[in-house]
Amino acid sequence: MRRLVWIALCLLPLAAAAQDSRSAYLRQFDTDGNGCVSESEYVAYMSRGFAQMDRNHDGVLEADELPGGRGRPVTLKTWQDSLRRQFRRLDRRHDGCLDAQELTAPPG
Ligand SMILES: [Ca+2]
Ligand SMILES: [Ca+2]
Repeated sequence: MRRLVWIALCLLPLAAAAQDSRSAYLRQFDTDGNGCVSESEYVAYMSRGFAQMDRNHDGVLEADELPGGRGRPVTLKTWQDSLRRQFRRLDRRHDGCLDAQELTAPPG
C-alpha cells in the first residue's frame, strides 16, 4: 500500500526545501485557504493523480494504467484509503490538519 502513496507523490511536483515554495506547495492543497491541509483537502488533491492515470475513466487502475504496466488493479476507494492512512502518518501533531512542515516531511 505504501507503493501507492509513493506513486501518488511522484505525480506531484517535487516539494523544494525553501520555505516559500513549501507554503506555495501547501496552497495547492489548501482549498479553503485556512493555512493547513485537512484530510479531505489532502485526499481530494492527491486523487487527481488517480484521475490522470485512469485513462479509460472506469474508476479502476488496471495493470496497463499503473506505472511499469503491471500490478494488481487499484480501485479509487483503495487509493483514497491509502491516502487517508498516509495523511494520519503525516499529521504528527494529530490535530487533523497538516502545516507546510508536516506536508513536506518525507513519507514513512
Ligand atoms: Ca485547509
Ligand atoms: Ca481504468
